[in-house]
Amino acid sequence: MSTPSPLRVAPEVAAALVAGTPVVALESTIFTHGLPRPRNLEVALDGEERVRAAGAVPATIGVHRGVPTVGLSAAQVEELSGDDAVTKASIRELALAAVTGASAGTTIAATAFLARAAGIDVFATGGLGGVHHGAAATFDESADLVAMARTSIVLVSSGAKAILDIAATLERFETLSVPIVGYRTDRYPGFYVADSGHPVPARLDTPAEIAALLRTHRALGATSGVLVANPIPTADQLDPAELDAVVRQAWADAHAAGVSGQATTPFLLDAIRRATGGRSLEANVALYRNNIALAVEVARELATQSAG
Ligand code: PSU
Ligand code: MN
Repeated sequence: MSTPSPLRVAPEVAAALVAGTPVVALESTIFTHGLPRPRNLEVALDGEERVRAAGAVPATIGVHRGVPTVGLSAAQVEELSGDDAVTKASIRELALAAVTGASAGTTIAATAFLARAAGIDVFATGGLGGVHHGAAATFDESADLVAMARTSIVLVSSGAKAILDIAATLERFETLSVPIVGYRTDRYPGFYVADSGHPVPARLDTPAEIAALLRTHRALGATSGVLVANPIPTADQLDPAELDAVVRQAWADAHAAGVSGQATTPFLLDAIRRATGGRSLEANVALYRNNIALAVEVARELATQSAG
C-alpha cells in the first residue's frame, strides 16, 4: 500500500496553476524565526498583499498542524507567526512534522521543495542560506545550497545572508552547478547591502530573460534551480562599513552563547537587529518587498511564455 501524499495545495493556488495565472511562493521561516513579533505577521501578510496587488497569487508555504501546505490561509499564517512551539523545518524535518502533527516554518530549502511539488516556478525570499564562517571545521552550511541544486525553480533573493562566508557560498554554488544571475547588477548583493564585495557570475536585465533562462535550463535537461540576486535598493541599505563590525560582533556573541545548528541563523539576525537599533529589520523588509515585486514579474513572464 502506498502512502497518500500529505501535501495540501490551497484551492486558489491549484486553480491559478491550472489557469496559468502567475503564482509566487513565499517561505514561512522568515516570519516564524527570522523576524520579531509583531512585525513578522505584518510583513508576511503585506508580502501576500503585494503579490495580489500585482495580479498574481501568493502561495505562502509552511507546515500547519502536521500538514505541509502550499497556500496557507491568513489565519494559518497568523497562528504560525505567534506560536513559540512552531519549529523550523528544512526538507529533512517535513515528514517528521507531518507524523508528529507539529507546525513548522519552512526554510528556503523546504519551501522550494514543496513549491516545486505543487508545480510552482517562482519563489521570493529575503536572504539565502549558505556556507557559515568556520564551516571548514563545523561543516555548517545551509541545506538551501543542496536544495537549490536539486529543485527547478527561480529563487529571487538579495544574495546570501550577510552573516555568511560569501566567497565560500559562491564557490559551492559553482560546484553544485546552480546558475546565479545578478538582476541589473554586476555585483553579488550582500543582503542588507547592495554589494557583498564579490562579483556576480552573470547578469540579466529583464524578467523575460530570467524566465527564458529557467525554461532553457529545463529544456537542456538541467534540474537545478536558478538564483536571481536582486540587490537591496541603495536608499534602503545599511552602511557597509558599519555592517562589517556588527556581523563580527554577532558572531562573537553566538560563539560566547554556544549557539549552533538551526539556532545559529535566527540568533545572528536578532543580534544584528539589536546592534543596529532595528535598522537591519527595516532593510530586511525593504529587500523582501523588492524581491517580491521582481518575482511577480518573472512569474508573469513564465506564465505568458508557457501559454505561447
Ligand atoms: N532570510 C531572511 N530571514 C530568514 C531566512 C532567510 O531574510 O529567516 C531563513 C530562511 O528560511 C533560510 C534559513 O532558509 O534562514 C537558513 O537557515 P540555515 O542557515 O539554518 O539553513
Ligand atoms: Mn545550519
